[in-house]
Amino acid sequence: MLIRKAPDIAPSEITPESIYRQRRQFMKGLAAGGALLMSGQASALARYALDEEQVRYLGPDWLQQKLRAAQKSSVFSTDEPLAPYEHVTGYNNFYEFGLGKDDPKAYAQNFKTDPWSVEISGEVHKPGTYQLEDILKGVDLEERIYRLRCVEAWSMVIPWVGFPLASLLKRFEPTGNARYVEFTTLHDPKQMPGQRSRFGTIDWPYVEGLRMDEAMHPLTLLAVGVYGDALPPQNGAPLRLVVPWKYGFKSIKSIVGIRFTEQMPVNSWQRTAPREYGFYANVNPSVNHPRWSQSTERRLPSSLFSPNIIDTQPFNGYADQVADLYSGMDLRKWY
Ligand SMILES: Nc1nc2c(c(=O)[nH]1)N[C@H]1C(S)=C(S)[C@@H](COP(=O)(O)O)O[C@H]1N2
Ligand SMILES: [Mo]
Repeated sequence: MLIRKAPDIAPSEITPESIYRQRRQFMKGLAAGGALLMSGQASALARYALDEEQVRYLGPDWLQQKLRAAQKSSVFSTDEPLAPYEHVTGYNNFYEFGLGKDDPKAYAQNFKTDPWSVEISGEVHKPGTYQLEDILKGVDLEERIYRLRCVEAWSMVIPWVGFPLASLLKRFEPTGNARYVEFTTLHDPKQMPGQRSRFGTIDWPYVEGLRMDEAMHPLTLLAVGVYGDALPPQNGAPLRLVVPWKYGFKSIKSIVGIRFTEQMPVNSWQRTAPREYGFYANVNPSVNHPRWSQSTERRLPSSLFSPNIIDTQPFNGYADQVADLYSGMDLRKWY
């Protein structure tokens, strides 16, 4: 077994248990002994090497095994350069843990993500509360490298590990009345300082939604990992949505509820500022945010001297795969 705590370290000395600080030496050894890592599975994901200062998030044993068996999806992956690990895991929007980009990493480290359950409800033949471990039984994980375009006009290229949302939704057998899917994030002010703040902008819990055909689209992913390991809490562990052709706020984190509905759900940002954020939130360079342009974006890493501003693509570059979903719709009206 490769990733093991040294037996002389009590679990209580490691907070939280799921985090492991990799030594550079260890990684070097790993690279040299690559065959060991693959344990006979030639096609498994190669592990990303991390710097000494970076923290690897391992998650529970059962998840580690699944992550190690993940395969890279070339069909669904971009070959653009990845955002550095410290950007993906250190520059986040997760208002439950604060409004600043470095708040989620600072305040989410003790967030408890195992055990975790998800309640399935609404227009569905198999409602119930399911343990995440059971949800993932029989599911093959894959790595998909997607662009993530935040509505704030920055973007990153991120190697997620997950599985298509469609495969999960089908297992619960939605009824003929199910036209939308609504997702809910955990509401737990004890663990989430942003939910205790009196200056809250959002009516907790955070809610998002998709039309059924969007939810069933093969690009729509449920992620449980990133950069080959488990999701860090700041990225929405243990289970988050990734909808790459929509603004980042649609990609709801730390999901505890999936509800099938007949009516279009009202998502958190739409409820908060309906003039600025709609239900669809498809990435669209020709419909500006009322307070800023959406025609370009800052591709991270970006700095004062090297801002790396690029043109924003319709549907974040996924138009050939998803534009059909919206044929005949006025995308200025349905922003
Ligand atoms: N529950 C919840 N989900 C959320 C958010 C949030 O504040 N709360 N922020 C969203 C926004 S605005 C973006 S851009 C992405 C950021 O995901 P990342 O931090 O993993 O890159 O998460 C989205 N999901
Ligand atoms: Mo965002």
